[in-house]
Amino acid sequence: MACFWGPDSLFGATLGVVATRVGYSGGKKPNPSYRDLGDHTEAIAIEYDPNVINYNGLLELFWSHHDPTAKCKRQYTSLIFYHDDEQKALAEKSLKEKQGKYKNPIVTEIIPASTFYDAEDYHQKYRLQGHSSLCKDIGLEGNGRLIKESFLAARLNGYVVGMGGIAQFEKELPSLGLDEKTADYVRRLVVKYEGHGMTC
Ligand code: MHO
Repeated sequence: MACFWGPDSLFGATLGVVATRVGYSGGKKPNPSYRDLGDHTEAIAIEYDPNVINYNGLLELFWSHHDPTAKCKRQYTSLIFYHDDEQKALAEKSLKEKQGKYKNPIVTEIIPASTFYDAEDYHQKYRLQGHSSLCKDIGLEGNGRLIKESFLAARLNGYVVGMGGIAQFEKELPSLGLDEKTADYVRRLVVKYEGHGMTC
C-alpha cells in the first residue's frame, strides 16, 4: 500500500482494530531499517477483534485504499500477508474478485507472514506524533512502547487526519477518556480532514 504512514491511520481508525504497528517484512535481510531496507516492504501489523471486524473487512479496506495494479519498488509494493490457510484462501478469493475492476493485472502478492521488524519509533503513529502537544497531553510523548501498543494512539493517529470521521469520533469519544480541551483539539482536526482520503 506504499508508504506505511497512510495505512497506519486508516486501519488505526477502523472499528475493531485494537492496535497497529508499522514495520518491514516480506524480505530476507536481517534487521532492516528505514535507510537500509534491503528486500523488505513497508508493512503494517494489525491486531483486531474478529467479533467486530473480520479479515475480509480488513481486505476490503486494503483494496479500496490503493491501486493494486501500480508497479512500485519493493519498499512500496502491494502485499498481503496471511497467517493461516483460511486467511490465504480469503485473500486469494478477494484478489480474483477485484481483478474484474481493473484493466491492468493486479500486482499484489499474497505471501505467508514472516518476521515483522518494527519500524523506528518515529515512524509509529506518524501523523499523531506530528502533534507533540497532543501526545504530551495523553501521556505518550517519548514513550515508544506505548505509542506502538496503545489503542488510543492507534485511534488518534487516524482521527488527526480525518479517518474514521466525525460521527464515529463522537460516538467513541466517551470511551476514549480524553479531557474536554484535548477532545476539542482532535474534533477540529477530524472535521477539517474528513473525506480527504489517505494522504501520505
Ligand atoms: N512520502 C514519504 C514517505 C515516507 S515513508 C515512511 C517521504 O517522502 O519521506 O516511506
